[in-house]
Amino acid sequence: MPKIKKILVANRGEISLRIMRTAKEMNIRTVAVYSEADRLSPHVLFADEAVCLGPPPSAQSYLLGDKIIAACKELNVDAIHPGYGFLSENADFAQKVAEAGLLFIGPSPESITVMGSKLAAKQAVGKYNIPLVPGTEEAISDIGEAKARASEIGYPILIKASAGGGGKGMRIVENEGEFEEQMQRAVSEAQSSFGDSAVFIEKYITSPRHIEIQVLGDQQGNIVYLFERECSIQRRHQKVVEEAPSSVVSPSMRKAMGDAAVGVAKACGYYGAGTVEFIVDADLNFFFLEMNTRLQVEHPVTEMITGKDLVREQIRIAEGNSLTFTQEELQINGHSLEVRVYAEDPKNNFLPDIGRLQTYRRPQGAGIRVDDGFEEGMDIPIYYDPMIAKLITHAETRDAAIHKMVQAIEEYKIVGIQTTLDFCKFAITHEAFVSGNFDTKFVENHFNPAVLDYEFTPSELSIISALAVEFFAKDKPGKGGQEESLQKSNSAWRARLQ
Ligand code: MV4
Repeated sequence: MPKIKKILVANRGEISLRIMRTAKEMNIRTVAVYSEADRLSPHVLFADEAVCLGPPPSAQSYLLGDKIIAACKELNVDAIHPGYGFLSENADFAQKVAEAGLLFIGPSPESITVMGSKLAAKQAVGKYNIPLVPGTEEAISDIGEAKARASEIGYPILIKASAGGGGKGMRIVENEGEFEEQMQRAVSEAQSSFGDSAVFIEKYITSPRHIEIQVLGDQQGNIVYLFERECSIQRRHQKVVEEAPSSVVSPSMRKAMGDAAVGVAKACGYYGAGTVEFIVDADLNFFFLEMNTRLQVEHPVTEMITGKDLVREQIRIAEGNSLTFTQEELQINGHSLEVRVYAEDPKNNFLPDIGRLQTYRRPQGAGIRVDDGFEEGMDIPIYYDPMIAKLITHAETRDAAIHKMVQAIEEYKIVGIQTTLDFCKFAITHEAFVSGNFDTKFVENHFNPAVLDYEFTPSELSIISALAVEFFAKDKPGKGGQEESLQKSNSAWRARLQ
């Protein structure tokens, strides 16, 4: 069995660091790659060796597969970890890596190809009894036929591009009158965005929850699921808050979804770490949407509740080892939340905010994890995703994990750029989130920039409360009156905060 001695991480920022940390723990040497914009980034300084790929734009640096493979040969690298984004779901790259005699730390090129096409994925899972949203299983070729099928399904329906994903290339059709026009638009959009005009239709599930299952498979054909993550709190297909477990998934639903996810993985001969994405309707019916054939941004919440290091498992699987645990040995321990901290201004339509991290101090303490790729004094480059950090908490209960997250957000000091920290705090303290009664329309339904205008720190809030008590106490002397008015003033401020 090939033992990996040196890994090149074909990525940047927090995920590059996160992967290299595990590699070091496993006594594997690390090679970073970087663009000219990232020359002094922590991931470069952390690695044993580093290779400059070129100018800042991704197409001239992090997406240069051949240059990355050449660097591996030069430096005697055994394996490439692609992280997420960039080359991670590029089947041609995975194939070239293998042809160069290197290990790709991820699934086979064939699995990536099947799951990269929504239609091929639906067809592949056909014999595995996986619940699918009612719709067409083949590309639409005849508009009359498609219309007839849409009437059968019932409006609203959704037209999706087979090559799309993550929300790209979707069109809602409210009634038959709009059908032809929307279909033409969808087809031409699919062709121009993905170079593949194939589209299909599905019943539109109006306000779904997004719940995904983490799977791990080895090259011997064993597959396990590491439970669910709920990622319903998102804004324009960008996830904001993720958690594990989901507050709506019961043990029996968890098993049903887990079994379905394992079926999806089996259907494409999957090995490595993967995520099977479902939407869940208001009656808690779940439907398979797509499979992401990479390590996901939000993988830490699964690590926190299972105690497993997913990157370690990925590396072991790539070496050809069998899984070292069975489904029965996996357990959920406590609750974990993740918020994504972006360099964006929530008060200005989430415009990316670039600039220097003048002050950058991370929160600390038991059950708090920060996965980031910057240090104080650094500039956030404009060329890449504006995510600064992932802030993760783990506690015994959901309420405790939320409480810890509020505390961690308040302790996080970022000066010099606008961030989404306040927005994250708004989301996780909102009654709908706390009660568990939310769906993918949460931000649309509950957020407007004004809700961030009355933001006070806990100490400011206590001064305000104390002043309010003084004020009310004049009118209402006596015991109990003070406490009551303190509660009132607190809830009044709370009401304004929401
Ligand atoms: C849907 C849907 C409703 N009905 N499919 C968006 C991302 C892509 N993975 C699939 N998506 C959706 N597919 C049917 N038949 C609603 C969405 C959707 C969504 C899904 C998950 C998380 C957030 C979302 C936000 C808007 C729409």
